[in-house]
Amino acid sequence: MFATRKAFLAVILLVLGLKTNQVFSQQASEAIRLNQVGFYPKGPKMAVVLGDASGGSFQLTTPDRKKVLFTGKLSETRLALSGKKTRIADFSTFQTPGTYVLVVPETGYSYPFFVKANVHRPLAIGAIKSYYYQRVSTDLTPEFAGQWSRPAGHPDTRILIHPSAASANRPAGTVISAPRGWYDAGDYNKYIVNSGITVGTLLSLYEDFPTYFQSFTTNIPESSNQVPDLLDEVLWNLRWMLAMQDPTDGGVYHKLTNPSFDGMIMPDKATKDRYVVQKSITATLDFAAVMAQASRVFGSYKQALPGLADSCLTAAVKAWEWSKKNPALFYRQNEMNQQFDPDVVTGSYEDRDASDEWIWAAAELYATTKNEAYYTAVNLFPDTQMPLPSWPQVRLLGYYTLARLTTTLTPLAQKDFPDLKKRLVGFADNLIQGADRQAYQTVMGKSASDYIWGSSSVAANQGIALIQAYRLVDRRTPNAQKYLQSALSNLDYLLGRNATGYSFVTGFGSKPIMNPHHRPSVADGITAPVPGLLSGGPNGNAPRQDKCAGYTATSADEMFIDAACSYASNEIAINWNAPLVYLAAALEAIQTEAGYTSEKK
Ligand code: 9MR
Repeated sequence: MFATRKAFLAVILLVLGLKTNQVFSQQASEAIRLNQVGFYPKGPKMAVVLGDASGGSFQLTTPDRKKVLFTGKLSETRLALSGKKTRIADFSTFQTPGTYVLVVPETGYSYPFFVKANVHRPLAIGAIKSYYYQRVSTDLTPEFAGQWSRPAGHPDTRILIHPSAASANRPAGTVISAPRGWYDAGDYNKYIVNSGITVGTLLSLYEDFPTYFQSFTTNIPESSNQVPDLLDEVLWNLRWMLAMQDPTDGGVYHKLTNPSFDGMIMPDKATKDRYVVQKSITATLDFAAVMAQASRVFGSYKQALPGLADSCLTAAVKAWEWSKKNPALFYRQNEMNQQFDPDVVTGSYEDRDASDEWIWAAAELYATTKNEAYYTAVNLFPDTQMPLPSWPQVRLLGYYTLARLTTTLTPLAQKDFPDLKKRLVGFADNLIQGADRQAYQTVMGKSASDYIWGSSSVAANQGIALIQAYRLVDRRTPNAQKYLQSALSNLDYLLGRNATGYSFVTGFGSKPIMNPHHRPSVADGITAPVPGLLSGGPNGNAPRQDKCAGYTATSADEMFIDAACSYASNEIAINWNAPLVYLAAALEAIQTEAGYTSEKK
């Protein structure tokens, strides 16, 4: 009699005097934005409600919305970049562990979320595990990769010296072997500059929280050895990096790449010739920094990894010496292509200023060797600027190291420490300034210029800068708490408290991105993308850059689509995932001393 079940129900409801949307809206409201994973019991807890929410109140309920456990008042109305109105629901005082939803009577209800200790541990594990899925030259077996198991791609044992990279000992066409490493991003190439900041960030995480990583396992083939899994993962890429140095002169090839990007195919189907191209000053200095740091870190694992720490230091010093002789050898892809064949059109990671790479390399070499010649070779503090780390800007990585290790350094560096500390703390103060009044109440997005290609890494790197400040100040002061809360606000941003409503991490949250620009995720025929990957995130210029159809946003904070063609807003990359790993793992490591939970992990 009734055409559909829905029509039948509508009539019944009419009889009962109910509106259909009261029954049919069994879906969480897109207008409530929050960290879709959850919160620490005694940590800050916030949601953002879009629109007027004129009643001005909200509730926390059980997931079935039957039992109200907490009632609160929404903040005053704020304006997002788009002009949309938001109000903040702050329920930090609610501390009982459990699973809840947040209800705003006029708006709807949120996705369910946890309040519990160690709430971000699975994310920290997942985010580092994503590097296992990015491994080159090895089978991913079901034991470690589950449904994302796949055959090895790119043995990389027959790599050609590109004419741009030819030297007396290695003329063009010479074959070298440079296996392993991680795929850079959604593409299958391997770039030293980007590997540099990635490995530097992960090693810094280890140096900042060594104890935490003794019991942190990610189910990788090396999990049963004597080395923490985080370091085993780093080692997969480090061994590749070592093979990118010309043993004759110490210079480091800028990248190992196909001439052009592969199609959206699985790695084992991508079998084009690969080359190493010209050596560059930025790649070589980043390499020197990373190897010096690795030598320090792996120096504690001499028994398990004999010779490694020494080899890293030798490689770092050789790279430094090459750099002194070749300071002007920048990578210029277009110029290279005018001179040499085949043309190479993959990621260029071009950077016209190596002053920050010099600072980072000098700081790491000095911190490892204590040889003051490195400290004085470069003007480490050329000005008072504190640029947020990104692949072309690595100055702060050097500063973090000098601050972290200050007590082990010579008096020469120690005398600069008070100033350095002031700058790092001042940088954090600038980051938090005004964040409390933002539409999403996050540090991320205070400025529209935060929404660049890879903006998620801006959020995560701001979080690291705040944690660095937290580590430098007296932890009992209100400021220390403020730095941590603000770092957490940016993790909340990444997991859903943002203008797009997505969790930017695959596999985490109720509305995670599903279609990253990531070749294996597109080509493997599995609905769920490879987990633990961080999407680049909103990018004001994305429509112009990737020309993917479907952008409708008018403001930078919303300029994002969850589509595989959107490589300027929805690609993934190793240098974006690393600060996410840092942020999630550091907060986990700190949660007890921060008073966010009384449970120990
Ligand atoms: O992260 C890089 C971003 O800062 C640049 O604006 C962009 C365009 O040059 O390239 C990004 O890096 C890409 C690299 O060139 C190739 N692999 C994928 C990287 C992420 O999109």
